[in-house]
Amino acid sequence: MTREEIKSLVRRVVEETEVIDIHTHLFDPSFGKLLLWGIDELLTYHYLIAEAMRFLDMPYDDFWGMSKREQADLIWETLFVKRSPISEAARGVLTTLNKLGLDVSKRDLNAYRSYFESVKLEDYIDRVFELSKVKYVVMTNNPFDEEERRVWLEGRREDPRFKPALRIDPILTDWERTSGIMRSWGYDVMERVEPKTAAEVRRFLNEWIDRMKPVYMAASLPPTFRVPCDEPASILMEEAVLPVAEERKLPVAMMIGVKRSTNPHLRVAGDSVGKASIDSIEYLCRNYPSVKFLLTVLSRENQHELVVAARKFRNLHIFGCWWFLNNPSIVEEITRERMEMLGWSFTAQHSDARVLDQLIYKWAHSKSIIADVLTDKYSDLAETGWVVSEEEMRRDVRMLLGGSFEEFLKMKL
Ligand code: RAT
Ligand code: ZN
Repeated sequence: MTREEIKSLVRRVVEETEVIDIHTHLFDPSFGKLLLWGIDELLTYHYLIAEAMRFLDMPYDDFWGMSKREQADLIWETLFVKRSPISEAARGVLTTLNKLGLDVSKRDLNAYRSYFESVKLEDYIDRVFELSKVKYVVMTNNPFDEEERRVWLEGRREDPRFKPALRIDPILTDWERTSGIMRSWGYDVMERVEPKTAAEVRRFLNEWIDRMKPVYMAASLPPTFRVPCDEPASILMEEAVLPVAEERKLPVAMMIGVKRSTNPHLRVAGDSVGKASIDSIEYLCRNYPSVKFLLTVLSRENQHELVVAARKFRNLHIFGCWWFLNNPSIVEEITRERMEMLGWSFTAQHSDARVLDQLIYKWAHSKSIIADVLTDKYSDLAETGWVVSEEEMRRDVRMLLGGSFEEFLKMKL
């Protein structure tokens, strides 16, 4: 095959391959208002809030005092009307509208709103899954969120397209406050983590694993996260989370490198990035060889080191180009780096979608870059005389888009 032929085949195969989206913030309809969708949610995505604020001279609190619709109007005006929507997140809104069949050249926000008002949520969910070719998404389920907790306690109607993940950030990153909440729920825990407290946290995790049947336990962690050390996060990780992970055969997903509230006025849009300790990840993989770790790090500077760590530990599976890395230039770089050192044993991307409709653009954009990288790689192989069949290509691409993740889950350690 010529390079052009390889390119068009790869494009078609990547486009047609179904995706498993292993980390999102989406919810199925039984969670009611927690499931976000539609144009106003798309426009008020926190990535876009941060970008719009750079052009606005209003006090932060005035922005937060506005209704969602007013915020959406303002962001539309600021990022789409007064300037061209060139950033990745702004472009994403347009890709989404376009793929839904709306005419972006009209720039008619009210027409887009009317479209979303006219669709039925159930049908719309089907449409989004169809357009994005996502087989299922993994949610982020926080038992410390009051609204969400209620749904779990009352019992949810399961939808196989939305799989649970037990999010445990409050335990690892805010133990002072979380221990108080857990005490009020009847767990005999103390602020200082001693054996009884660790046992109670294990009891809590086990109860929620029974209730949620999650795919994994997960936490977003700050760049300062270290194990082993005498911080509650480290002790709770080793004394509570990992023993439960081992016993329940449940992977632990860690997303490391988020500096929360660098600018608190920006609220949900105010987090930043810092470099993580890959030594700590290696320590965990080495000392807990029967626990599976799913890992992504937020700092670009950490990427190479993390890939090397993954070469050393088969209980470490790396995934996604997270948040500030989910931009074409960086996705391309990271995907190449991983492919060159890990072959197919990683998951190229997750969407981190917070708004259902974002599945459409996040996957379209990522797939296009993955296809570019694969075109180069298959062309390099072709130059040696190695021939890859379409079927083999489909097998390979499936690995990158969720197949390797599922194999990792099944692997016996
Ligand atoms: O990407 C995001 O939307 C972030 O705000 C975070 O949610 C991050 O992905 C996380 O899961 O902590
Ligand atoms: Zn996330």
